Amino acid sequence: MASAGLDLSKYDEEQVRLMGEMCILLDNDDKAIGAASKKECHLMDSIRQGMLHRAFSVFLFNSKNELLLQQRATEKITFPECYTNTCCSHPLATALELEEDGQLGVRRAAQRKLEHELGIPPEQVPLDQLKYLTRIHYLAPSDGMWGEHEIDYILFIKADVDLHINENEVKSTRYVSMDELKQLIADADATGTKLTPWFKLIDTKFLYQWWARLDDLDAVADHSTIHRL
Ligand code: DMA
Ligand code: MN
Repeated sequence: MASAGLDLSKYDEEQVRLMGEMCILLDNDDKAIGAASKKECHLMDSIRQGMLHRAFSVFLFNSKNELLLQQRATEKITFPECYTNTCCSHPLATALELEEDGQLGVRRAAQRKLEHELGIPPEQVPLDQLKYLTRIHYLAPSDGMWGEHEIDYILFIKADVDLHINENEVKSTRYVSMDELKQLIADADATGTKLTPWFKLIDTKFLYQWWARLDDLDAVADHSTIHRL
């Protein structure tokens, strides 16, 4: 195992604990083929050997069509302090979150993590209002040791929510308009603002065309393609 003997003592204790969660392993076509710890899945050694897991990315918009961004906590082991979309994580290898019918497992995981990271009550983000748009397959190193290699389910939701942030997960939050996000990204190098690689990929390829159709997302959803970025 790539992680045998790995010393995680320099990292935050709670984030190390969460590295024990079991993620869903996939083949290239998003077929579930097993399970491995979050730690195994995110080691570049495993990724170089082809290990791939299932993930989701939520983009939450308020009724003014502003997108909720989060800045990841300093405690995060991967991509600390980076600005990113509302909430990202992994469906776990449990019966409830492995459910593929209607992407129910991914939706359940999204609702669970919106509450865990941002304190959003589940009833404010009902499963059937999380709109599944498409899947993105990407690989991105974080530092030398850690990285991501995922098939990422993109979920959009329009909801006015109450926030109560978990400071072990999230350093700050902010709603942005389309123009404000474009400016934030354009200025990122100059201001020293770090962005997650998946957010940059989605921003460049898809975000604004989807954002422009928030009230008509069925028209832009593509459930059959796995976009390889
Ligand atoms: C992983 O996000 C998922 C994607 C799409 C990169 P994460 O590192 O925030 O996961 P977690 O919140 O479970 O640590
Ligand atoms: Mn991941």
